[in-house]
Parts: sequence; C-alpha cells; structure tokens
Amino acid sequence: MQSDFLVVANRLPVDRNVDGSTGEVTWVPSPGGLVTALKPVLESNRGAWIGWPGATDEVAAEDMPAPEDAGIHMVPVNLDAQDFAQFYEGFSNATLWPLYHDLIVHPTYDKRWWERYQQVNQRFAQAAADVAAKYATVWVQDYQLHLVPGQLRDLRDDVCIGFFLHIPFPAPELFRQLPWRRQVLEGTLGADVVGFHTQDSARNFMEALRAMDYSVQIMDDSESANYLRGARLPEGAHVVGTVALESGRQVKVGVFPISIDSAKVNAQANQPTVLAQASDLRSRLGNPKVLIAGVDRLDYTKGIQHRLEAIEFLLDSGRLTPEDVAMVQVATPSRERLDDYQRTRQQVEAIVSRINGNHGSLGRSLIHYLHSGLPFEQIVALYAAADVMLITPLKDGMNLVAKEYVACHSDGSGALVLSEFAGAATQLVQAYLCNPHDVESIADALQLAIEDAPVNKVRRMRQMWDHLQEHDVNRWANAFLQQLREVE
Ligand code: ADQ
Repeated sequence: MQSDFLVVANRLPVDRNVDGSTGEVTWVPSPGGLVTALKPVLESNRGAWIGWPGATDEVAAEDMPAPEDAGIHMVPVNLDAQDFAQFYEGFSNATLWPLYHDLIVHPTYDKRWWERYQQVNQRFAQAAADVAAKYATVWVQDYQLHLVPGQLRDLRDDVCIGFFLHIPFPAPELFRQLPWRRQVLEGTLGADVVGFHTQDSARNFMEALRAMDYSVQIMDDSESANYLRGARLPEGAHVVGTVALESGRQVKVGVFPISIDSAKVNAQANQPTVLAQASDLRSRLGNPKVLIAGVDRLDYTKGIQHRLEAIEFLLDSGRLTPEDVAMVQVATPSRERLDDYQRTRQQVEAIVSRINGNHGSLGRSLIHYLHSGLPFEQIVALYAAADVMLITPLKDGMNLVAKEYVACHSDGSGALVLSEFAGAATQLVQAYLCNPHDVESIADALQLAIEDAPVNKVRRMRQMWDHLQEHDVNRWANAFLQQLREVE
C-alpha cells in the first residue's frame, strides 16, 4: 500500500507482547502525544508509520497489526542485537544524546557506531521510499534519524520532507566536537522544514551551519533578539530562518514547541475514579501538609539527584519540617545497559536512602521512590494529588510532564517548580523557575512554591492552563504541517 503521509520515527507506536506459553503475538498501542496528534492526519491521508517494533528479532510486515485494527498502517524496520547496541544505545544514546544535552556526561565517539548509524538510517529511508506515494509528505522524527531526510531525498526527489528534533540542539562550539558534524547537518538539510522546540535550538542549528559556510538567513534579528530564553515567541511566528542550498533549494528552520492533548489530560484528571485514586494516595502517604512529586524517565539529564539534594538541603537547614512533607518520585527505567544510566540510578537511590535514613521516622519514609513505569491513569492521579511538581532537568528539549501537571490543575490548585533549562520554561513562564545547577536555587523556588500566597499560586497555575488550552499538541502538529504544505 502506498501512502500520501508518512511518519518516520525510531519506534512504532505499538509494543509487541509474546505469550510465554502459546507464543501468540499481540500488539498493544503505546499511546503518546505524537500518535494522538497525528492520528487524524494519518487516517485521512492513507497514512503510514515507519519504525522499529521494539524487539531485536525479525518482525515481518504481515505480522504487524492490520491498519483497520491499529488505525495506522505500520511498517516495521527491524534492528538486530548489533544494530541495537551500536545504532540505538551507541551512536544515538551515548554519542548524540549526551552531546546534545550539553555534555552532562561525556559522549563517546566511535567510528563503528557511526557506520552502523548510517546503515540503519539508510534502512529507514529505504522503507519510506518504498511506501511513499508520488509527492507524499514524509515527517521524520528526532535525533536517531538525522540522516534520513538526505538519504530519502537521494532516493525520491518528488517527496516533501519535514524533520523535527525533540531534544535540544547544542551550541555550535559543542556540536563541533562531533567528528561527523558535516554529514549530520547535510543529512538533516535533506528536509524542506527543520523544526525545534525552542528559539535557542533553532539558532544553534543555524549558527552551526553558518560556521560551515552555509548561506543562512536568520529572520529579523532585531525582533527575534527579544525572544531569547524565558520569553515567548510572537504568536504564529514559527519560521525563524532559511538556508539556501547550492542546489537552489531552500530549507526553512522553525520553532514549534510541542505540547500535549491538554483537554484529554484535563478530562482524565477530573474523572471521579482518578480523583478517588488521588485522595487515596494522599491518605496512604499520611495526608502530608505538602505532597511533592517527580515523574521522569531515569535519565541523567532530568536532574533527579539535584532536586533530591535541594529537599535534603531544606531539611538539613530546618527550612522544611520532615513531618510536613512527603515526596513521590517515579522514575521509569530507561537505557539500563548504559553505564551512565546505571550510575545515575545508584546516585538517586543513595540520596533517597540518605534522606529517609536521616529525616524519616519509624513507620514513615519521606521519599517514596518507584523505579518503574506506571499506567498513565496512575500518573495523572499522582499529578492531581501533588501540591508541588518538582521538575529540574539540567537540559530538556521540552518536558511534557510539566504540561501534563498543569493540565491536571485547571482549577488553579498546585504549584510548578521548573528548571530554566527545560524548553517548557519558554512557555510556562509563570512557573517557579530555578537553576538546577544550583541546589539553593531549587530549594528557594521550592520553598516559595510551598509558601507563596494562595492568590499568587492560583494566578500562576490559571495563566499556564490558559496557555495550554490554546497551545495543545494538535496546534503543534498543524503548525509544522502547514509549513510543509506551503513548500508543496
Ligand atoms: P522525554 O525525555 O521522554 O521526551 P518528557 O517530555 O517529559 O520526556 O516525556 C515523558 C513522557 O513519559 C510523559 O508523557 C510522561 O507522562 C511519561 N512518563 C514519564 N515517567 C513515567 C512513568 N514513570 N510512568 C509512566 N509514564 C511516564 C523527549 C524529550 C523531551 C520532549 C519530548 C517530546 O527529551 O524534552 O518534551 O521528547 O518532544
């Protein structure tokens, strides 16, 4: 089947379950904002989604769920164990991920990983070329697939290609470390529209191109200079620059801050069953005066240790009374075979036990730590129950947890403490912002979030909810696709 609209992403939006005794294979949808936003477009355009099914054994195309069951035509790109180690864990997550998150840990530059990255990207590009109808629109997602736009253009110059980076793009002087920097930029420029969450990332990308002698036009510098970090983009202003290629083609560079399905999350949070779960959770935690929550993938970029140290600092200095607080930190296991992730887990767990050892009492822990994913309904119940959401990434493309929390508090309850280094801080400007590299800054923001006058708290949360109601994930997808359509 040929498709007019294709999404190419590292993962397919389904998980495969194999029954241990019968061997029967079933597919479970893995719902995320991206699927929700793109489903209508996929359904009305004979859409297809190209991605890895999530296991390292071979999955045949005919083994995928039928489009009429899944609502989307799913096209598998298989990865074997070595692809997984070198393309996914290696180049994607031990080279690009740390490089793009400002070297929180050291990236590894390994030529074999790079070669494998090129090969696997080529496979994704070939799969897209095979499925795309004449003049189709193809939207490539994220850092695992930087080269796909260029490789696909070489195979099919009739299609219109978009590329969106879900993580930050680093400053040009950091990006320069990458031995294959030119190839990564060239691959990306196979797209007609390249999108980022923030002005900073878009600007970094364009400066990296300029440094390599590309002809880059940054829109209206004087105006965009007013919209640096911490400020909002002017409404509707998405394209912030263009790159003129020698071939005569122009690439648009834009800022498209992703969001969530705000109305849906809000409705979920207001369901009686979820409200009951939230109040049950509070009572199981001993009905603390202040319930603080953290929800993340267990990743060194998320600053989980830093927020725990800030709580410890407040407790040690007597600015927080142990009996008054409880914290729930849910950390989903992620990339567990990588050393840096194992180290982060050890550090987090050491601080949790130190705080509980020093400040807990018999029968009462202060920090309730879960090393697991939870069904989204339980995450929503936790959001609804929490008085303060503590989000302290050292660097984050956007951070959807911040937006989900706000959507669960449309009545103005709750408080959001948010790192300045999350893309979300450029939009949720009424949050209690903090610098996660400075324990006292997190501690001060947390204390203010707890003690601020109720009228201030309500105003902040309501303003953020107003913003989210308008800026939901559909608006994000439509804004990007609109720019692509203009190219067509
Ligand atoms: P992530 O780094 O994964 O995404 P984030 O944007 O916060 O980070 O999204 C995490 C999602 O996973 C949220 O929807 C959250 O509800 C869910 N989640 C987190 N912990 C969970 C748990 N323990 N159990 C169940 N669900 C959990 C990358 C970038 C971000 C960017 C997004 C989207 O790193 O910066 O915002 O892509 O572009």
